[in-house]
Amino acid sequence: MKLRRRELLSGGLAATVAHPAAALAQGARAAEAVPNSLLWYSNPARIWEEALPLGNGRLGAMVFGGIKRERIQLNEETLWSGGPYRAVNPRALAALPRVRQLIFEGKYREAEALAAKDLQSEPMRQMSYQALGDLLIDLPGINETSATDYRRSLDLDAAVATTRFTSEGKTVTREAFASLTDGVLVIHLSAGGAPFDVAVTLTSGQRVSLAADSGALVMAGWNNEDRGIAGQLRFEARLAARADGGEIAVDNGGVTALGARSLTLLLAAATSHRGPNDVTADPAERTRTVLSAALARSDSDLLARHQAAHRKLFRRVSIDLGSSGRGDRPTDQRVRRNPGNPDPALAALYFQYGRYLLIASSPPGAQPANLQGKWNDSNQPPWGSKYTININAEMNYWPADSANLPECFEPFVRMVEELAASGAETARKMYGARGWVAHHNTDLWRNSGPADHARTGIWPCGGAWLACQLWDHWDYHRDDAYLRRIYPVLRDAALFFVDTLQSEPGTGLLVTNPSNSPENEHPHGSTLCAGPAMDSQILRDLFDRICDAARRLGRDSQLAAQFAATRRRLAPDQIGAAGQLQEWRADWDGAAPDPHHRHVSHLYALYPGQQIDIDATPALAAAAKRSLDTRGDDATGWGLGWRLNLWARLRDGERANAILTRLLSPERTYPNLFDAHPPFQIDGNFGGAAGIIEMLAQSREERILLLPALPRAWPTGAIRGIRLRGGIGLDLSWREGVVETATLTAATATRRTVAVGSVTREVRLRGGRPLKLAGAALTSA
Ligand code: FUC
Repeated sequence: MKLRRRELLSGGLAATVAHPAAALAQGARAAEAVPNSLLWYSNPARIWEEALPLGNGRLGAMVFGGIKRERIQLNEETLWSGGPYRAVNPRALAALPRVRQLIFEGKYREAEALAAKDLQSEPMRQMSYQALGDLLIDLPGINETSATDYRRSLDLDAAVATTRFTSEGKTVTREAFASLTDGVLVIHLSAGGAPFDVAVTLTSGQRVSLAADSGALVMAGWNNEDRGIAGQLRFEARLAARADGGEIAVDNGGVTALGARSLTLLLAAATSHRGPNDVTADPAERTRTVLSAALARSDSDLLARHQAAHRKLFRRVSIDLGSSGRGDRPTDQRVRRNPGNPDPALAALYFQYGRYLLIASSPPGAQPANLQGKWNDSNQPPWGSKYTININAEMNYWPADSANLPECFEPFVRMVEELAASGAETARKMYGARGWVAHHNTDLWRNSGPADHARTGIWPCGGAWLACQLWDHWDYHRDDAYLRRIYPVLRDAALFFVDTLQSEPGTGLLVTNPSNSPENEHPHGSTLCAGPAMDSQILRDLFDRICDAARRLGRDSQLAAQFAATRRRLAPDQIGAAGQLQEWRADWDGAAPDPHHRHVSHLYALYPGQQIDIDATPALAAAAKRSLDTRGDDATGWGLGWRLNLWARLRDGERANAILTRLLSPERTYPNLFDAHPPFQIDGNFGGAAGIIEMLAQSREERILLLPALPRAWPTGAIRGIRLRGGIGLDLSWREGVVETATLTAATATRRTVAVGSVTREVRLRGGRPLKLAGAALTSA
């Protein structure tokens, strides 16, 4: 790229910076002292799955760490295809009785054909998450081949990505972070005090134009049309540079700096999205406002503010699972070596990485983490990089409370509230029902209809599962203001099923119809069925939760009685001929065409649900174990994440660790530790993080289990700062497989039963006063 000198800046954007490099380096040094928080590599990323993710919810950035050319791939979380739209199929209401009848008559293929024609959403597909573009930083004075001492890293505690190498005697350093507090992506470059030249530009696969505007480089464009839904979003990325020394110029080809001793790039991005039905914001005004506020702060101030906000969340939890002595190796090598020789410190790093990714993709005020969190380089990403709500979006939020990041759950609550609004229209127009419904997928526009295919889309329990998860968040904190907030969402989710559950011929039990046991084909050549086990399990939870909430809040007593009566008529879990937990109403499991199917939907009741438990329902727990054994240990990334949590709930530490080791193998974990479905899907990262906690501590109603599934591979270790249900914090350490100390801190006075293996102890917790239990008291009766 040719260097440009036009539009030379003086003052303003080219402000002099006081020792920013020193501040950044200090941040990085301090952070490396925090164990299990560093990913590092000895070469630049060659593929996207080697690049390192930064994020502040709104922005996602993948840092490649190139030598002569740095590529930072960019995302803005509201840049999706299409615009506000409706997907209601006007024929659905009339076709529904016939589909139901065909299913009850066992004519599943016919039902599926009719459903595909008349029950599916129109358009059938939802909108996709898009890539914003790339920030390219060229160093024309660098000789690519002669660079030495290369290292790039992502410090999870500092939330900074650093690239460093030596070229012709100069140490070039680039540090980047996505500011959680000031909204911008910040990249700082230096060459050990020596002056250097840089050329920076923005590119995109979207329809964009580049222009210089008030000293900044602006890339502006419109999003793509999709499936007949016109692109209705405007977006903009705005890049400013400031240097210590030298000259900066901006024109419509990019930003050029000559002879700078250090350079800071600040990038803001926004779209016109305000909400699922409103795209009237002005992205130029948004980026101008964010950028000028950020420019008013020094580099060191920006970094300090960002790190304080990040560390407030990140440092709540520490983990030590022991060491294999490989902690100083590059992270990609550790993943490669893990299958043959599992590295407990890599599991600990993976756990902290899950927490980092949740902070970076889902801080309060953001959109929730989608199938790829916020990181996507394609305009046609796998599965649209949407919100798949028959497992994936829920899994993303499994660690939010237990791993002590409850703030990061807020975007999920908002999404469910918005989905409930769209879902009320879908319920009314497609089912003739009150309340709200959502199926197996949703997108930025909160489409709640049955999308994609009849086989997957005709599943009415997506909204119900989300509602149950909102209650779970309550259960960790038991905060009545939050319960009041979610109450209408839960109540209306339940109301939909009062109006749509069907009486099963022959038994009179209430079942969903039409539905499917997420994505699993049964022996009759379809997935469509009535009353799959998962649906009844979710609905038992939903009715229980809403009745409990109504009682606590003193509301809707008559309606609650109706909910309780409906709940009593739901089809129960059943144990099949092979001793397994039946996935469907009939004992079809043994003949299902894909016995190793990735979904384990009927085990919802074991995890994340709590209906099945080794102590409370031993026969069902044994049946669930049988089903899990038959499904086998291999699965997609998220399939492993779910199996890990299930084996932890079955208190089998060896099996859980075998699954975790499989997850942390190159087949299921990319060099940058992103989960490989494959392709990349972030749910496995979050399911894995949740599963590691589940192995170490579980809470169920008023009972706490310590080390329920500790594997022999982690004989000595500690985890501090995790959360249990009922507003309780836990610090736990163990030695030679035995609890050393457990410190419980409850927000308000309460009682608990603490169990370690078969030994249980009743404890009384005083509000705010830690109770420290020594291991001896917990290991002998
Ligand atoms: C569900 C899963 C797939 C994939 C997709 C995003 O359809 O069955 O494995 O994760 O969601």
